[in-house]
Amino acid sequence: MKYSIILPFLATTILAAPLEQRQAACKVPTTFPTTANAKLPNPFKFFDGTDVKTKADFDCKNQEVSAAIQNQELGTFPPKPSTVTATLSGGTISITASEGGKSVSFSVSVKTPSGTGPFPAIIAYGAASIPVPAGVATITFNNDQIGAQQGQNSRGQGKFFDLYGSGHSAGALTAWAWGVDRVIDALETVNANIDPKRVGVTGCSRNGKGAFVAAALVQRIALGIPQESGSGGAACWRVSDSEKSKGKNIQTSSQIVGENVWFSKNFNAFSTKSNTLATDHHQLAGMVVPRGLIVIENEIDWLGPVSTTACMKAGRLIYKAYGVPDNMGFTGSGNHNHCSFPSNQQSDLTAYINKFLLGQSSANTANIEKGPTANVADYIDWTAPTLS
Ligand code: MCU
Repeated sequence: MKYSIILPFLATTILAAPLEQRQAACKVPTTFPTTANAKLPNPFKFFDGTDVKTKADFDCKNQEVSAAIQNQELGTFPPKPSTVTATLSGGTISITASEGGKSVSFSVSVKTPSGTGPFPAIIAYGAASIPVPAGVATITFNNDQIGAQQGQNSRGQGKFFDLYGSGHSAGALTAWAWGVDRVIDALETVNANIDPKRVGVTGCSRNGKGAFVAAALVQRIALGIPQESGSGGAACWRVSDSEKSKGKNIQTSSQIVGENVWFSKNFNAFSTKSNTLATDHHQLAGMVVPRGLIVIENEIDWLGPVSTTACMKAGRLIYKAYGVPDNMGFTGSGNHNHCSFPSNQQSDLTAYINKFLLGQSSANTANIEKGPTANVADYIDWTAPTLS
């Protein structure tokens, strides 16, 4: 009797607490499983085998997922540097980050709509290859300057590595996410007429992998909009390997580590045995929970349409378990050039931007699951609970 009164009260209090407080008591491991598992790892079991039953458990699970994916794939994502300063001049925000006696500076350009703000914004890697609607600012972010992506010889080059050292474990995707994190620091301090709580991030192809990883690592991003990210983004390594074994011309972990420096050097050890990774990319989507995520894909073999579809279906199972099924969708469509946004994906993108950036809570983002036939049950051996 006593408990039936106290427990709901406790549960409500814990769940009402901000994410940082709910995660405060998490035990985050420093070593991670490398047991072979051909199926996508169970997002509802801690590495020590205990079940993830509540949303607070899941928030802790996300901390161990983040630690594992940094350890095995991405490299270390550093916390905020000791000093970050920013100034605004015209349409340019200049940012300086300092740590350990070293400083680096970079700038982003900002295009705000006319009218009264503050406005939401989309940070675009390189240049946006989605239509950014009126009412949303565009922040153009030169990710290559933060972490170079010019093949193997560019490992450890860029502003991030000038600050943290060329031997830092981060791959380029992580370095870019760090840059995005600093852009949000800047938006919180300069008056650029942008609301830092309504910021999305986008990029296409290699930069789509980057936008996905930024949405996962940078908790202040309100909406992730990775476009045609394929392998290393919306695809799951294990499903891509399975597709490759069926004869598809698809990018896999074994190819990607040789092509460029998007991932940490740590990932090389897994390149031919992705089935030993502690996580897979359905959990990259899970790291964005409960924030907004709309995954845009194409049907080009190299991107792995079956892999991205199955993987993101598994991602949606995670969102659903957390009680926010309408906060993630994926829209895949074929017959258009790589990174040229087709009109048949417009309504899905618009709904997500309206809801997560323009504050239209009634925008219909429900059940957006578009892509080729892919049976997620073929790749998982777990069922999703309803997290309490
Ligand atoms: C889909 O993103 C990449 C792909 O991973 C690479 O293998 C290929 O070389 O380039 C794609 C890309 O970034 O195209 C612009």
